[in-house]
Amino acid sequence: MVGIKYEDFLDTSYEPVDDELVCRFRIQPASDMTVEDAASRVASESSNGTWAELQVDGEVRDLSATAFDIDVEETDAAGGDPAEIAVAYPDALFEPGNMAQVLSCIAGNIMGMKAVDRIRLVDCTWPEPLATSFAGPLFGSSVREEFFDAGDRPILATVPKPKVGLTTDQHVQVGYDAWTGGLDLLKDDENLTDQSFNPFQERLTESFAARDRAQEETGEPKSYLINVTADANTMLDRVDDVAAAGGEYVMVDVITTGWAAVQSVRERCERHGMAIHAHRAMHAAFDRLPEHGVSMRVLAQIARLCGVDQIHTGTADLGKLENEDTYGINEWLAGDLHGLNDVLPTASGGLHPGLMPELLDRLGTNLCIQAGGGVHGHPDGTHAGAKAFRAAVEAAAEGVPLEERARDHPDLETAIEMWGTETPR
Ligand code: RUB
Ligand code: CA
Repeated sequence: MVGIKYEDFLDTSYEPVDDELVCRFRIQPASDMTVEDAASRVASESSNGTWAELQVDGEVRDLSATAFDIDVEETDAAGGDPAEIAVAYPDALFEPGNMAQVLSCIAGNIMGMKAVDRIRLVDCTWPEPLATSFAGPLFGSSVREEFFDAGDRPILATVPKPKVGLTTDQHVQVGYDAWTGGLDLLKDDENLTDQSFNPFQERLTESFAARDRAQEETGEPKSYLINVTADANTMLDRVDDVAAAGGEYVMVDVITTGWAAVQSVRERCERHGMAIHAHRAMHAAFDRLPEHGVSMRVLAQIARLCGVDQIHTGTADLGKLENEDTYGINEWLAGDLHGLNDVLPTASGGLHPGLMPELLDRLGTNLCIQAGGGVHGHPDGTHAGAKAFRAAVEAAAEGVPLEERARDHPDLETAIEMWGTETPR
C-alpha cells in the first residue's frame, strides 16, 4: 500500500529535471490555509492527487507534481499573503501533442479549488520533449517574406467596419479599396463567419477575385485572413475551401474555438501550405483580472505550440484595449523554443496612422499591424485611409517624421489632422 497525501507534493529544496514542465502560479491562499498548504494542494490536484489520502495497491508510477519554489509577498491585508509558487510536472504525466490534456492538468480543477481564493497561471517553461511533441507554426514570422515583399516594414491588415452587417458586395469593395490603397491583408472580424447577410462561400469566392484584380493593379502580393471559425469539422472543410480558392491563410478565433480544434486546423493547413492568423477574442475572460486565470503570456505560448503563425498580442498600451506585457510576450514569441518556429505578433485595437512612429518605436518592425476604424474612419473613405496607414508605417519604418511625409501624402495629412497622435478611448 502506498499513501499519497498533500504534503507529498511539496519539497522546497526540489530542483526540477530537464524534461519537467515548470509552471509558475500566483496564488492567494484561502484564509484558513498556509501558503505551503495551498501550494501542495495545487501541485496535487493538477497532477495525480486528490483530497483524501489514498491507499493504492501495488506500484503506481509516480506522476506527482512538486511545488518547490515559494515566494511570499508580505502584505498588510487580512488573511494569507499572496505568493508566487513554482510547480514541476513529470513528463510522463502528459500525453504528447495533446494540448487539451495538458491544460486539464495545469489549468484545470485548480482554477476553482477552495484552497485558493485566487490562482493565476503566470508563466511556463516548456521542456524539449513536450514542446517538440507539438507542431508549432508552419511559417511564423517568415510569412513576411514568404507571402509578401514587405522588406523591413511590418505587414498591414485591415478589418472592415462595421464589424458585421456589410453585405458580401460591400465587404469585398472595402477589401479591394484597402488592398489597392496599399494594405497587404484584408481581415475578417472575429464575429463574422457564415451569416445570412454575408455568407462564407460567396465572400470567399468574390474576395479572392477582387484580391487577384488588386494584385494585378498594384503589382504587389495581397492576401486575405478569412475567418473559418466554427465547429472543428466545418472548420476543416472551410480550410480546404480557402485552399481551393487560392488562399494563403485562414483566421481562427482560437480561444472561443478551443485549442484541440486549432491543432486540427494546423494539421489540415500543412497539407495546403497555409498559415493561421489567430484572433484572441475572449482572452480577457482568462487574463484580465491580474490575480486569477491564465496570463496572456501563457495563452500565447499555447498558441505557438499549437501552431498559429500570427497572434494578437496587443499594442503596448497605445490602442483602445487593455494590454498585458506586449513587450515580454512578443519577445517570448520570437525567442527559441526547442527549434519550433516563431510567431509574428499582431498589434491591433484602436490604431491609426498618427500612432505608427510610437508603435514601431515600442515594438519594432517584425509585426503585423491591423487597423479597422483607423482606416475606414478616414474622412475620404477606405482607399484614402489605407494610403494614409501605409504611408505612416513606411515613414515610421524609415525614421522619417510623419509631418514631413505628410507634405507629399495628402491622405496622411488628413488622417493626422483628424486623429493627431492620440490614443483613442
Ligand atoms: C480592431 C478590432 C480587433 C481588436 C482585437 O478594430 O476590433 O478585433 O483589435 O483586439 P479597430 P486585440 O482597429 O477599429 O480598433 O488585438 O487586442 O486582440
Ligand atoms: Ca474586432
